[in-house]
Amino acid sequence: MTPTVSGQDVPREALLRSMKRLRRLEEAIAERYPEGRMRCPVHLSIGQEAVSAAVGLALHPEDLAVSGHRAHTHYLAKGGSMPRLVAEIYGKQSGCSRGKGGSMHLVDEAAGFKGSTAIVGGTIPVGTGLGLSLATRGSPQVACVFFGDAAVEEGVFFESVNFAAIRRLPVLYLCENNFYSVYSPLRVRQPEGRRIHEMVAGLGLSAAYGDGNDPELVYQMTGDALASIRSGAGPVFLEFTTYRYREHCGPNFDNDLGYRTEAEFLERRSADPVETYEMRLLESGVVTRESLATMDAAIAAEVADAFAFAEASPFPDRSEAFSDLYVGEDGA
Ligand SMILES: Cc1ncc(C[n+]2csc(CCOP(=O)(O)OP(=O)(O)O)c2C)c(N)n1
Repeated sequence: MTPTVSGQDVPREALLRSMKRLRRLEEAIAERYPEGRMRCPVHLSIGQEAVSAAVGLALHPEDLAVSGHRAHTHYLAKGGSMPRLVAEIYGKQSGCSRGKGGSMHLVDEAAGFKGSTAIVGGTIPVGTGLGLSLATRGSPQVACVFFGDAAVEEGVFFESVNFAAIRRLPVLYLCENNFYSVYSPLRVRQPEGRRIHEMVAGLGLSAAYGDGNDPELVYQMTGDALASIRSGAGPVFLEFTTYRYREHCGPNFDNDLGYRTEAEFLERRSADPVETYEMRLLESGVVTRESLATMDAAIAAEVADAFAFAEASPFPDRSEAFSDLYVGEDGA
């Protein structure tokens, strides 16, 4: 399927605000991580904000979503709570998973965020199951599954997508292709010439591809996909190219390791989605320097408040250590 970009209205200012909010929060996590009070690994999406922001705005609040290890921005953009996200990373009881999950295990029923896991591809069947549940109940909701380019290398991806295609389930499979799986580029993992969305189209569902640095394109393609899914046409796979700036896991830059070149990084960094879109909206008069200053100040205050909330919150009580666990019938 070639991208069909409909003429739907694009909430330009909201897209920029969301991208800036995601960027600012994750920059703050990176800055404060060395303080040692966030005691879990963090996988930052700095550089990848356009996809999260646009998909988050295109989804309806009632829609459901699941994600993987790089989930902060998916959760927030889906309507999650910034204070509860930061508190979760701090391991505090006020966190969205009550401080038991940390950065990679975010759950928030109120936001329709049904969970994220560290196992690559682990939530692809979960999101597919959500779609089955929605279809069985005749619900108009859609289940969105966020994952990276490496997750399509898992067997469970093919089983899940095949099942969703055959049952015409209301699932949006959203692949953020940032070209790397930790330190392994796509070229050492997948055959030369493969285009992920073309391979997936071969499984019998609608699949399209777009530039994940362009939030308006992502918003429109996602909106079209959701409309198609809600019409009963079955699942859609969308692949957006994007790029992470920081190391795979942690707050630092790691280009010195040699798995990608500094020249490649600088080229991608020069097409930064947040800065490029801000300039585009300034030039077209959608925002002004003054309105941007107000937006930036509000976001900075929100981020500062979220950290203050997390720091002031208590840790979970010891007595809760064994609650909310799955146990077998014999208690084992
Ligand atoms: C089943 C499984 N295999 C390997 C790992 C180790 N691992 C963690 S993240 C990751 C790379 C994931 O890459 P991708 O899915 O493209 O997402 P990205 O990190 O690029 O956002 C790997 C291999 C894991 N967590 N789970």
